[in-house]
Amino acid sequence: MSSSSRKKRPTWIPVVAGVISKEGKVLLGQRPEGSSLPGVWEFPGGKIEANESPEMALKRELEEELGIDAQVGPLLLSTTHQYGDVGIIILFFKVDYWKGEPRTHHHNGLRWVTKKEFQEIQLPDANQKVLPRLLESF
Ligand code: DGT
Repeated sequence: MSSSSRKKRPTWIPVVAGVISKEGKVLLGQRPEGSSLPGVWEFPGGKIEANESPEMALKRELEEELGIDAQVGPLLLSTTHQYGDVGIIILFFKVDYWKGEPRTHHHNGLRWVTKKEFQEIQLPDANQKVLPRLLESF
């Protein structure tokens, strides 16, 4: 393969995200300035690091970002999305149980969102095609 054709192929990054739900609402965090997609509301989570299982990565991210000790539940669904020369493979896990109160250690803000409120919230494009299935899951 020539280097020019190799350049067009995206690097695929594995990402985990938690669907943290309570009483019909789900917790979203607003991505900070200086990150990719600033201001967009995301399911808390992040990139899987070397030598981590997806579940370990999500537990670590939720501790770092929200300060909670989460019990990572079942894998709900996964999807792929390509942004320019980066592709993400994102795994969404259900999180129903945790210790501690979620706080903003990383996000601009946190918000418990009802299904209805999702209509007016800006989510990453990567979440759009699986949104109906995510909404059914809590
Ligand atoms: P950056 O700014 O490229 O260094 O990325 P980080 O470290 O701020 O981003 P991180 O670790 O949260 O990686 C997650 C990637 O997945 C990021 O490119 C945004 C993308 N993404 C798409 N949908 C979601 C979502 O619902 N939750 C999270 N956490 N990330 C999402």
